[in-house]
Amino acid sequence: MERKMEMEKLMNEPVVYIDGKFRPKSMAEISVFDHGLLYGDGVFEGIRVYNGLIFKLKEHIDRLYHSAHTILLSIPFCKEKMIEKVIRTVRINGLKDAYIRLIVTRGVGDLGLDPRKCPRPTVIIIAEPKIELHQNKTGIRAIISWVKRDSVDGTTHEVKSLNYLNSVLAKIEANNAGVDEAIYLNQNGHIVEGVAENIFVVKENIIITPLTCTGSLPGITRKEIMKMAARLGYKVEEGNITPYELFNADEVFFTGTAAEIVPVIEINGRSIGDGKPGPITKLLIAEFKKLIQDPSQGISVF
Ligand code: PXG
Repeated sequence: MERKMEMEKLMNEPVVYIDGKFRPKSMAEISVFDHGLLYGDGVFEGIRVYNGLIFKLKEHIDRLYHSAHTILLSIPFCKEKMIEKVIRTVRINGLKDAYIRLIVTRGVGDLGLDPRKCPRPTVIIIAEPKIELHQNKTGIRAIISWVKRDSVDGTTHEVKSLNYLNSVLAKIEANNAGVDEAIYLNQNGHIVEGVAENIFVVKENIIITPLTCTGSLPGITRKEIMKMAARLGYKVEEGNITPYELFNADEVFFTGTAAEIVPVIEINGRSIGDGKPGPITKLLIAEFKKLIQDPSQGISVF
């Protein structure tokens, strides 16, 4: 009887893909010898599903393979196979709106860090019901963090690797300061990005975002917003932004898969513009809502 109830509980659970098998969420485990855990040695993607459409799936898969290529991690199958596996994971969980976390680690090795001891990467695909990150807020408050973004080096955030300790630390600082989010500077004192979002500034109708060579992630939402703003007739630039320029911007907003587009209305106690979401940010939010419904912008699950 107890066993039957246990089985039923397992059968009703969401399932997680791990190395070719689907396991119930409560049993989705990997080895403590996995170098993803021991050394943060691996790469990942965060992807959204909107009404059965996996938004920008090809772009996310391309970025995953670029990240893996950079750290000399050879994913054991091709991109097409990976796309199939992601679709299957969403479908098997019966989700129409979801957040997907796709992870490839160096795999199981010994306690030394030499990756030659890891013969096979671990591939994990999680699909959870959609997450809300700042979505219920009309605008958020942020601080510039004392933790600097990694330099353009082994842990550059151009690579979407499993090294997120500085993002976690900056988030803790934001929590302790009672604000919603943290913004990074690089070693030169230039603005880089948020903990898991790219950042944009609007000044005199020009839209500016930091270059990825500051050490920020080449965000997929960032790229879409740049294209969309250009289509709407705005001048869009990539360039250096200082804290002074940020404080005195007309508008500031974050972009990201989880965050979508979020107006930033206060930074380190300085209000941005008139302290309310600005007109260009609002327009981009409205246009983005249309984009995510466009079937040409992703791959359908069902
Ligand atoms: N910068 C960093 C460092 C990121 O991790 C973005 C920008 C936005 O990129 P996309 O491609 O999503 O537009 C990310 C996004 C979360 C979460 O829970 C999101 C990310 C990583 C970890 C957590 O919101 N990546």
